[in-house]
Amino acid sequence: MVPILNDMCQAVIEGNVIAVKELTEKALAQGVPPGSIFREALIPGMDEVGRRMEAEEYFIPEVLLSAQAMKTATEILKPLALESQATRPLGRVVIGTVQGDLHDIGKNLVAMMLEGKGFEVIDLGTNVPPAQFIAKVKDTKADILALSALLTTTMQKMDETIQALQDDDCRGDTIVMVGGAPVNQEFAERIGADGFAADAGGAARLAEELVTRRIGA
Ligand code: B1M
Repeated sequence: MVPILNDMCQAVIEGNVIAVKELTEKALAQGVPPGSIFREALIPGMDEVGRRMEAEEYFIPEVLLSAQAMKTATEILKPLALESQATRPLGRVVIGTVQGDLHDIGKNLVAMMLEGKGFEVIDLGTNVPPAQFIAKVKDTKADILALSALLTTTMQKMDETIQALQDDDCRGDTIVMVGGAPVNQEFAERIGADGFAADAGGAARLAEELVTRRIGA
């Protein structure tokens, strides 16, 4: 691994926002691609934070600092990651983290990758009730509804959102994608989603595949 990425990973774990910002800028100046910064420094750093949280070595204040460090780096990297990708308009996506859930780091990465693929992305943020998703999908005539959940207790809201879409008679017009750490393919199939992806890159590829398939159908 490039040494600077190791330092950046450590700085995310320590929640050192200033160091993460400086190291991100330095890595870019050294020519490290934004994708490598995410894959080799930021995401492994957050994974370790998660492990420490589970082991009760870290509590909310430490985790929030790490999350802030990750957000600071993402803000620097986002325009560069987008610049290096195609911008063909592929479709419109409404994305958000489901009701009761405040986790947004992964959802933001997914939104960024979708934009990079050429989708127009409408991000409703976190803690989004089913009715708000449905209203936005209808209002914007979105092709895809992308739902993120990080808690086993909020996954069920994905099911409720799909049901609400069905009750409103717009299920047939909308592709639904789900993801987030506790979500898997089996759960996605059980709740009737059209697709599941395990990570942000996979989500962007899947979205492209699903809209292309629909256009071809
Ligand atoms: Co939370 N938290 N948290 N937390 N937190 C987890 C999720 C947890 C696994 C930690 C643990 O115990 N090990 C645990 C959940 C346990 C469970 O349900 N099984 C947990 C808990 C318990 C909680 C609280 C309940 C803690 C408490 O208050 N006692 C609380 C809940 C608050 C709420 O939401 N109502 C809470 C709070 C928080 C913070 C606010 C402190 C902070 C969030 C800050 C923020 O997001 N702005 C936080 C954090 C940071 C985490 C961990 C440490 C890191 C999450 C993260 O950002 N990962 C997390 C532990 C972990 O996941 N290792 C944890 C990095 C991110 C890049 O990955 O989000 O998985 P991820 O996204 C990936 C994929 O999942 C996927 O692509 C992304 C990029 O590759 N993906 C999709 C995500 N959405 C997708 C959508 C798609 C496709 C793919 O299609 C639409």
